[in-house]
Amino acid sequence: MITIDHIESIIIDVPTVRGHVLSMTTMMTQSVVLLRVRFSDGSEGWGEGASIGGLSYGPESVESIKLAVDSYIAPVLLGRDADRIAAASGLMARAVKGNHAARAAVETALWDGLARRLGTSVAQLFGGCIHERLPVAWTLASGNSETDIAEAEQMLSERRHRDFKLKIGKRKVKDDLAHVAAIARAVGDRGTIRVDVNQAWSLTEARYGVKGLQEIGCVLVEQPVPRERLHGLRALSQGYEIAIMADEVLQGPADAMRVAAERAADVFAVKVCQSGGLMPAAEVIAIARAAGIGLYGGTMLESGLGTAAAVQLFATVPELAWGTELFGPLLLTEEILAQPLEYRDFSVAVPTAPGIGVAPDPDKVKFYRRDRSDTLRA
Ligand code: MUC
Ligand code: MG
Repeated sequence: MITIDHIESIIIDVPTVRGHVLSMTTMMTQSVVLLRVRFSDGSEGWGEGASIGGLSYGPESVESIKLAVDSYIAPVLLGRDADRIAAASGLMARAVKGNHAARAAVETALWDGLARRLGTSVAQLFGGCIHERLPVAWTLASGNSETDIAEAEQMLSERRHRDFKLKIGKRKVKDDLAHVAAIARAVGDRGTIRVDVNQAWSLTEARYGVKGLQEIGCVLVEQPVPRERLHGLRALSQGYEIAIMADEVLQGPADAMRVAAERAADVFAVKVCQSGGLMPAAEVIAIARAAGIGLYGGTMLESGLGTAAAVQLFATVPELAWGTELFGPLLLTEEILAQPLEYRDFSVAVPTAPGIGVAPDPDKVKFYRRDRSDTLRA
């Protein structure tokens, strides 16, 4: 039997290419937890746990992810059978409630390790690739309409992205509508415009906002109202033609079931970290497919490692009607992978090497790990 021998969690902080302005915070750095599992046969597996803007996006931060892994998950998994991922996930679920990103990081590393030992890809373990490449949207979130337009022009001319998600919800609704209209006008038929409100609107604001967005030609609105207000999400989905996408409300399969049963959204943004791992994310996908809800490959702005894991899963999904936003590594000033993911022609290639198909560059990890800068500062 091959056992789980060592679990290491490493917080890294990497500056972003520009300030990323969201309704609840502005990110200048993205912090993630890289997770390495060592197995008794000498093999290893990597995963990643990420959150956005400290604790301003959701219930987990990199510090809480590291604490959950080191103090509560590692003790129940060490010495266990490395190939029995379902059993390991069950143990994690019993020992740790919530903390989905922490569990996702460990679960992903177990899948990566198993696939590497078998000499195959994680996608193969989830049924095999249907797609060789996945379309990738970009988020325009500089906080300024002119800067966003210039950025969109650059992405279009480089053929890097043509679907744009605008982060709104920080300004007055009227000002946000003017901002979206200016960018939609500039992009025209060359791409699509979507928005993410990150829960910032009341239902009244959302009614006004969604109507305005629909008139502007925006095609989708993500999580306009707080995650607790399912009735609000439902009212918007049923009241307008424009697609309403669930994000923060989807913390795993049970939420997916609730949203689908209420028919409260037209599209699911599926995130590996938010779902609690690759298998729970696959379950969220299965619920959406059964309910006739559209799918979108979401991101928690993971680095290349977590992004590659998500690419492996989404490559196995027959129809991703809204594509993906798996651009996390491109928001960082530095690539932390030894071999970067390949982005071109508005899409990312599914890596074909064993496991999640990528591995971190040890020097980059050494440079960006938080405990190193703690040592330097001391
Ligand atoms: C979110 O709320 O979807 C995804 C892309 C981005 O820019 O932020 C995230 C988080
Ligand atoms: Mg979102």
